[in-house]
Amino acid sequence: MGYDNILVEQHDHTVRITVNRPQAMNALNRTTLEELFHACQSFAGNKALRVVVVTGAGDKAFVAGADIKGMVELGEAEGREFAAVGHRLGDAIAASPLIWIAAVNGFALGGGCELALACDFMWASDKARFGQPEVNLGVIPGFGGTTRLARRVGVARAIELATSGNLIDAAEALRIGLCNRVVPHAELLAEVDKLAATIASKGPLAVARVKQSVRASQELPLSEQNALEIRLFGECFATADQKEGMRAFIDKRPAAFRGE
Ligand code: CO8
Repeated sequence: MGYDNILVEQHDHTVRITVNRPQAMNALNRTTLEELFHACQSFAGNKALRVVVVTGAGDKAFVAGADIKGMVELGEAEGREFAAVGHRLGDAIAASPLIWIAAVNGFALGGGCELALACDFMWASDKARFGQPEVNLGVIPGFGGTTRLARRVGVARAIELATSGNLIDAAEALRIGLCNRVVPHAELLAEVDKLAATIASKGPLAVARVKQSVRASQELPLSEQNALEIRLFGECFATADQKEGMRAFIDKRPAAFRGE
């Protein structure tokens, strides 16, 4: 499928998705959300892939929100459906065995901050600015800005951000745990690519299970989380990667993981 609003480029084990509507600050319209979902689904059969990096085109915005011009005339059912399209993407990212990193290179507002939150974690440029300004428009965040945001930064901070609409800079986002790291703007993609290569060099079946177990820890009671961790740990011992990783350690050589 050819895409109109996103660019998808694979280098080695990493695929970079660039939301590509710089004339609209990369705002997410329905087509863009559907293309992101389609791209996510399309990675399923690609055995070479390990990491997905999501970023925004141009020098100003990661994604400045859902497309306001496309939402202004929506009715209640259509608003609900639009939010569901966003959440379908978030669910697909959560279920993906790949590690999704948001490289936040500018404004990450509203649905843009929510897209970054839907990824497994985010690194930001020192020019990035974050916020949930939906209340300025008479709506609430509909794509995780009241749910994932609260789990990431805490209930009180989420309520403050999403009721004031105030923007925060990258340093504050780092301080409150919204993003994991801040790097100089010009170095963001190179630094994220280095991290992606590090992750891609590890045992991919183990990496996918780390994500599965940590993600499940947000949903399950502790006893069920621990039971899941026990099961997933055991499963690793049925893989060739576990034998290779441990033998390589003992032989004092780098492991050559095959994802098997
Ligand atoms: N939607 C549509 N167009 C946008 C958006 C947007 N979110 N943001 C910017 N644009 C457009 C502007 O309209 C403008 O277009 P034009 O040149 O045709 O007038 C162009 O991008 C450039 O924008 P500005 O001139 O405003 O640029 P500035 O540098 O002055 O300001 C800002 C940049 C601060 C990013 C400013 O554009 C802004 O505040 N944008 C809106 C931010 C916002 O309110 N975001 C939240 C939107 S609501 C939302 O995200 C709901 C989430 C729930 C989604 C559920 C399913 C996914």
